[in-house]
Amino acid sequence: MRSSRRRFLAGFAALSAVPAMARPARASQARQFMLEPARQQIAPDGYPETNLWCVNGSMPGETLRLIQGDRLRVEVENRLPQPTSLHWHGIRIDNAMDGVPGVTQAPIQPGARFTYDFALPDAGTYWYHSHAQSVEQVERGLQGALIIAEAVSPDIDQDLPLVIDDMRVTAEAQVDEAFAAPHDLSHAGRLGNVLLVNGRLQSEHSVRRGDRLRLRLINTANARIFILGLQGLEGWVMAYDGMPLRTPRAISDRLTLAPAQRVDLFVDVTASEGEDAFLLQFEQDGGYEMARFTVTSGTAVRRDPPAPLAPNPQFPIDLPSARHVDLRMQGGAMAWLTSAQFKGEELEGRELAQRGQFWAFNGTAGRPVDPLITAKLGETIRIRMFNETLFPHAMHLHGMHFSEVHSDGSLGPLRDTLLMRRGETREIAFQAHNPGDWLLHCHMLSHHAAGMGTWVRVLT
Ligand SMILES: [Cu+2]
Repeated sequence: MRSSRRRFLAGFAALSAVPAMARPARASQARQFMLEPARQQIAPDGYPETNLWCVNGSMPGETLRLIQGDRLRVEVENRLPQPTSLHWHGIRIDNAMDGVPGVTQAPIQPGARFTYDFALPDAGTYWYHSHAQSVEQVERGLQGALIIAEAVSPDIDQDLPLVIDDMRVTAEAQVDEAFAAPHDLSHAGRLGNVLLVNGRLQSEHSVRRGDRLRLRLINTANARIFILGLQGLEGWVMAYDGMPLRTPRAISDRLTLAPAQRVDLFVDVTASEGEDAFLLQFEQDGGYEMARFTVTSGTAVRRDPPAPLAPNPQFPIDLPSARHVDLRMQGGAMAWLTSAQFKGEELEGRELAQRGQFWAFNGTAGRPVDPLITAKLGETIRIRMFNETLFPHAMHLHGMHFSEVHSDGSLGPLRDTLLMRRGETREIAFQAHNPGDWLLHCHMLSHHAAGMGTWVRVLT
């Protein structure tokens, strides 16, 4: 397995170190978030700093660490030149706090403030990001990790959130401002030319042989699907999208992390003292270093399977009583829309393209006037999704987690974002336990901007 030094896809080569993360600590439940332009050294030394839009001066923004059952109150002040909002991804949140402009709140205008205040019912790995003009604002830096600790801490030695992102920058190391490039909108989305972990080109961590690490991987990229692997680390998948697996799953192969997805790993450091261990990212030509773990002397490797994480509150899915709805995912390059509804008008493909719309759900580009389905509180909903496009999509439901319904009728693990490969048909089910209007959209942000969004209404 080959691992090269962390690289700058555009050809940069120099490196910078990342400070070790602190152990989790009891967080205060009140935070002030200043959203404003800031500069950060993204490119190697010798290149200029990159102009970003940051939460409290850094990209990613402050890692929020709270404890399950806490309330979080965040006072946001917008000092950016655009209206904005923050979405608390994966939190089963009060609908009014979901951060979707035009659906759950008015956008936070430049110079204005908005206070988010909500309960944190679930432990796990979540994140926050702008949900306004997100194809631009998330790329410019409005994103951060939201870590909700279990009431009883699991037996681990280090807890390391790794925010994995890519960014497209110019030769001057500035964010490429072609956010609405038709090729990105209509193909695989905006892919970056720098790969970042916790906002830096290089991610280095000091560990001891035999340590058990909790790695919290969060894909905050606009559109990149990361294929990840480990070297010198062995362990288990503990949770997807914040939700614990009933039985930890031994990691035997590569891990796929679609945009917005998270995975919690418990891994034992099996590399020897003096060696390095790696989180690797695979491309067609081999594995590349994403994070490096320098190994010092330690103890024997444990290898004993960890106890599962305590389950979060359950909202059982009742398949026999479920109501069904179909979602046909349409359009994109090489399967071009011939026509679709857009803002109440039936438009031809060329007219849609002129409006930056290339994708549709059930014949409608952009958020339709009527929800995909209106659910009674507590009802189980099944959505069968047909990916009739020639691209993968990362389908995200706000406000509630779902399970995939497998062809044998069994339910997969709870998730909030599902990767749909080209041509696939897959079905999800969830209990409509959280009242309000919830988006269901592709989390490839260029795709969402170009038409891939609908919504679900849950009645009180
Ligand atoms: Cu998509």
